Amino acid sequence: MAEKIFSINHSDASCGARTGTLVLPHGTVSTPVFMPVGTNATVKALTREDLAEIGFEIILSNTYHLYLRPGTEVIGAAGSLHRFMNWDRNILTDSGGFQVFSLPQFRKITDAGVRFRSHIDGSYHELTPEKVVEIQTTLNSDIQMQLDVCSDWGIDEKSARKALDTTDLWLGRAKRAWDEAAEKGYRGKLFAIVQGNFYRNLRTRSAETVIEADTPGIAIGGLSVGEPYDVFREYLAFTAALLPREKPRYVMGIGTPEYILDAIEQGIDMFDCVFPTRTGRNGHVFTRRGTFALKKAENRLDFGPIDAECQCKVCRQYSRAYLRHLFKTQEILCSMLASYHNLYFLHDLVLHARNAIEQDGFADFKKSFLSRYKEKEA
Ligand code: PRF
Ligand code: ZN
Repeated sequence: MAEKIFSINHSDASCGARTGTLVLPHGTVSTPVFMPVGTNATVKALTREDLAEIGFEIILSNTYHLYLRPGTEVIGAAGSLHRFMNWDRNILTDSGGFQVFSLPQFRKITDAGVRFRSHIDGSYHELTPEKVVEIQTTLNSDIQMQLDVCSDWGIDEKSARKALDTTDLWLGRAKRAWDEAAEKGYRGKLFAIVQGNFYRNLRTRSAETVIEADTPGIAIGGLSVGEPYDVFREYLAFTAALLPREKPRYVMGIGTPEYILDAIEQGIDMFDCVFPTRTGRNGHVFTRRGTFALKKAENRLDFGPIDAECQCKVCRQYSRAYLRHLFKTQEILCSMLASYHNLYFLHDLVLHARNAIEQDGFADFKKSFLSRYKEKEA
């Protein structure tokens, strides 16, 4: 039996949503939880104080990027990724299974692993399931992900099956490598990933393999890869229903309010995305009445906050007119403030979702949040 790291605090009577607690080496994490993405050992444009102040208990980073730069040797010499970036709460690292496949450069998948060229200097590298466990162990990741093959939306069943065969094979090898690391004292947890593209039979088979491997947590991969929203929702619900209730469930790479609320409703506990920080840097901000572009002309003389109900330090101190000016003059502060507000907004959304679940009111909460969110500002 896998070590139990998750307990359910309350299951909502109105839908599949639940609140829970994850117990990890760098502290406990309340769920549902949104994890901000810190690809290069930094959540872009935010300090570690900002992240702690908002209240994040876990952030995500990327094996692929850290392996290439600064390299495992540097982070290993620092002691861990936590020490290197001075973040003493939890870190989940993705395996590279997605990042390698999102890069346009050369890559070749065999049963052994994936060969690819660095996006930085074109040098050749190979990642294997064992090597990826070893790197994440050196980072001292609190949660590490298996190496997987994330296949594209729209591929035929034969190609999807082949990608899944490889993912399944790699899970067994990742598990053995992780067991060995644990015997040597590593305390981080391994999560397996359900793939299978948009074929129900393959998703079912993948879920069976993953359940059999009995890792401490389970991720759903291969969603939000370009499919229409209805297809996302269908496969999210279908896959979530295949998974054991008592394990933490993580949907990889989703970060808009609509997707997050759908996931929570299906009993998903964890999610991450670059979306809030990336759109923030592009001058787009979340509000309770939808997103808007800071540059829009109506903001020129608007001395009110981004969102009148938001309690964040940006909304309490700065106006839309000022932020519009910062955006137009391409000031660094604009990225900092917009990223901070967007992360605060999503964190706050998840806090409200947790409260609603505790009162068996998540379905109503979701409905009323989305009806306002979709009104959109003029
Ligand atoms: N696998 C991994 N990381 C991911 C994904 C996946 O399928 C996705 C898909 N949305 C995002 N990040 N390893
Ligand atoms: Zn705000």
